[in-house]
Amino acid sequence: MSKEINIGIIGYKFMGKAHSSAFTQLPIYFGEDMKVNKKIICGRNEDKVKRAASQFGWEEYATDYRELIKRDDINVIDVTTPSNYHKQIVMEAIDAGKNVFCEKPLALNVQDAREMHEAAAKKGIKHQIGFNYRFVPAIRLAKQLIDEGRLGKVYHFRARYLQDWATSPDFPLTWRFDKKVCGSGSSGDLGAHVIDLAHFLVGDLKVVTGINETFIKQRPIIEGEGGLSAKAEKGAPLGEVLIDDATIFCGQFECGALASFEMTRYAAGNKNGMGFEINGDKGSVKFFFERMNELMYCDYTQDGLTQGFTRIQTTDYMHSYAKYYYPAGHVIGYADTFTCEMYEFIKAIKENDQAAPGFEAGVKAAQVIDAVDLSIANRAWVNVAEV
Ligand code: SOE
Repeated sequence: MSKEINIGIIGYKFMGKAHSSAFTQLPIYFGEDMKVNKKIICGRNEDKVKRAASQFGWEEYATDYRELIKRDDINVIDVTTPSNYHKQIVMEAIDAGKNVFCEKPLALNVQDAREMHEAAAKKGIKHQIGFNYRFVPAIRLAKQLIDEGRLGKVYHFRARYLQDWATSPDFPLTWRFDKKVCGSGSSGDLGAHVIDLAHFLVGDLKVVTGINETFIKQRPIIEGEGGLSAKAEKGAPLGEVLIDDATIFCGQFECGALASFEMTRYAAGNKNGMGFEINGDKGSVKFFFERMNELMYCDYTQDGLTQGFTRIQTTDYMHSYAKYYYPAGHVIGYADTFTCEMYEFIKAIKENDQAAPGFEAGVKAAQVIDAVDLSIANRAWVNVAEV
């Protein structure tokens, strides 16, 4: 698996930091052969990207992403920008024959996502989308139990993704509230993750219908894009919020199971409250990200006396990725999910393979997000396959 991996990354904020850390950790946890070269990091603000290059351990920095794409030595482009730049950068990187990792959501709508996936497949480059929660060992155990038939026929999938950082009207109009930049609010930013987990764990959704709300219609304007800890000046002018603050939708899978999803940025006290529960005729699983090293499992075939949810700690050698980390009981964290996803991506490139989740997972998530939007606009049920 010798192939030299030379990476150019675009973006140095939340995901830029998470990916930089993952690339650094790769050989430490997954072996010498997984060492990658962090060649160049790109960001529009020269002072900030220069500092990020030094702090995150990148050899060089640039302020124009095209510099990374035109370099022959760079064979991987990693896109961690706000969503409105994804398509433009990814398409140029594919055209230049680069392997591409793109953060979620893949694009602002399903049409753009399809174009990106088709271009990647046609060019034959390796591609992956940043659905990092697929790499949580407890979630991979849930998938193993379902695939082994231990839950039997699945009847219900219910998921929620609860955050609270937008609850105050003082929180400024950052890029996550700008429809031109992010395409959608909670439904895309948070929904993309739990929709992808529904696809990963249960299967395709057939029909959906939803409702959403923008609770705070105007927010104080700030300079620049701003992140999850942005602050506005006192008395700043107000700007319109044009995206959903919270979205709730339900639906039915192709397999017949029923689904419910709730995403909000107004669930006071929930910092990153992602979780799901799956019920089948032989058992159930429950997962909560705040306790990400644990899976709750109920074996419904057990006799009533001892029947109930057991709390499985997924840190032992038989659990996904646990053997690359520490002895049983020494839990892993959010940052490690990025290292695990990058392990699969880089390994696939070295082995000339295509890992999951590729861009096709981004297309499927975008299709459901757009179907929910359509259902809200038309106050109707929508067949996902028709979007
Ligand atoms: C904000 O909602 C956010 O940073 C998402 O954009 C990430 O995908 C999620 O992992 C954490 O919350």
